[in-house]
Amino acid sequence: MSCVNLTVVSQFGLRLNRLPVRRRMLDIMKDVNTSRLSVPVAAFVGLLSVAAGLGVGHLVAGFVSPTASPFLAVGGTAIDFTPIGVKDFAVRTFGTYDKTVLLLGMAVVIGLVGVAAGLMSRRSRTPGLVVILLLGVVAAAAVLTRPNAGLLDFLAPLAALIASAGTFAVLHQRGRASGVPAADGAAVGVSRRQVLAGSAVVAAGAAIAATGGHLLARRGGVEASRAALGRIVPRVPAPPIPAGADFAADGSPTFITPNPDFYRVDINLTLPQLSTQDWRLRVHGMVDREITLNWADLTSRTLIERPVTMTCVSNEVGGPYISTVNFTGVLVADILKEAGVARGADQVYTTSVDGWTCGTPTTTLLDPTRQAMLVIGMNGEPLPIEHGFPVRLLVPGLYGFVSGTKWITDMELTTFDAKRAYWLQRGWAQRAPIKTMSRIDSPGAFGKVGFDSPITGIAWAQTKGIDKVEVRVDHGEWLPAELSTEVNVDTWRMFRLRGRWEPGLHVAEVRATDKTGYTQTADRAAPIPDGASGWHSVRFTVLPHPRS
Ligand SMILES: Nc1nc2c(c(=O)[nH]1)N[C@H]1C(S)=C(S)[C@@H](COP(=O)(O)O)O[C@H]1N2
Ligand SMILES: [Mo]
Repeated sequence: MSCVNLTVVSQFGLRLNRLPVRRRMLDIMKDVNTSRLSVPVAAFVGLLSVAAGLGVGHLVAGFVSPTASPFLAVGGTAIDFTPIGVKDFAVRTFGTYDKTVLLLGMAVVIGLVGVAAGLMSRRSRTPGLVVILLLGVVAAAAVLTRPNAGLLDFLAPLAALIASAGTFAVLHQRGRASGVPAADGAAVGVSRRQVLAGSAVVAAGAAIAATGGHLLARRGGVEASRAALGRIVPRVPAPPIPAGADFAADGSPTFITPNPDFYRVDINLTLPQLSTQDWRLRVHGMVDREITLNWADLTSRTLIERPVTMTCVSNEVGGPYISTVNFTGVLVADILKEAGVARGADQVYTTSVDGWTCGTPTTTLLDPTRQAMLVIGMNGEPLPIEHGFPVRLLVPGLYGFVSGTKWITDMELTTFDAKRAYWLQRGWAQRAPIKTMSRIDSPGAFGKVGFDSPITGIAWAQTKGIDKVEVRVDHGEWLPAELSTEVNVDTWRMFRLRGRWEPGLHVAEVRATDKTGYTQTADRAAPIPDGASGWHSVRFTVLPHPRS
């Protein structure tokens, strides 16, 4: 059969479908060295091949371990290696969506590599296969260097590589065998329709595999382990929250943050899946007696409940990463005393099951007034998985990155000289007490309000307590705002300033004074290394007065 003959047949693409299968196979396999893939087909073949690899890798990871997913492992590695400035920028620009942005960006970059692999292979498939092999090596390296990578984890990148290379080889051959892409009009054998159908199958397969992997990764039974706990009932419940604890009706946050609204900040692309059954906490290092606690050991201790306001150091002035809940847990100081802290152990170095680390001053954890806790409950529920299920650390008065270890499994008594925690290695501070701060919540930025809308918001100075909040409008006099009922010095306090404003554009500013007498500085500082400073200000418009 001659090429010319095939070209003719291909002009009646539909008829080609009816060729006997054996003939079609022969056509596919026949030597088509003279043909070249067209640019769009080459790009498409490359793109689909990497998609197939990512999908299959994600699926296999669903069976093996969620962190074995080549896509997520590369993402996790990217997070760990991101230069500080970029990470800072990402958090500032995208807020809590930074992970979505990262994953989307990665998908685009990997897709482009796939496209390039395709374009390099218009004549021969070898360059494309080499690029895919390199991608496989990068994926395997990322997967195997993740903290706690298991031996079987290599199966996921291996499957990804096989799927990707296999797809590439088959689609490449089909593409070249089809008349459509033959730029020189030389080779024909498979219809455009067949190539498209094959591609659609690959694309759908990749999507299904990825979704399957996603669902499998969540099957870990951890949600069941959490549900089995029911409500968390403290031995010493928190006093009821007094009625005047917020000005929510006037636009402040509610005093207690509902669990689903609690801010979330961590470096995790996949949530650690740690059941109460598997959970252990090892307390070791510079101690008299090493202790290992399991879930029963921990929860048979006195469970106390306290409302505490947690804050993230990444907040810009006026930022959103602050929330308050009733935390239930066990006092850390008691456990440390049981282990017996050796002289000179100035750092408690905690590690999460996924390898994230955190350094907290030992004196802070031992301080009885601080009431640092190993937390198991939030607002009466077991910790949500994204907030550290089954156990996290909570230290009032310290930013989360030096105190809030989620999914905590290891507590080592050591020195600040000996060990440097995750964010310290990335340019953030070693010690980071929460700065006295305030934020205007209503009016919102560039909001439009009535002439008598109160100005409300929050102020916080954990461990010290808020003494006074002042607001000024249009750089006028500082006016003392009304304060909500204080719940305890470790929680936020709401403020409200009533007034009547002229129609038009205004600016409101706020500053808080804590009970040590310190008033928030006007000097603006960036979040890195130890927290932002400066007064929050909001521009807003007062609508024309209603005339009657
Ligand atoms: N294991 C782990 N714990 C972590 C983090 C993390 O990335 N991994 N982030 C910390 C930071 S920076 C903050 S502000 C708090 C946030 O806790 P949340 O997500 O429950 O609000 O958790 C801390 N604990
Ligand atoms: Mo944070």
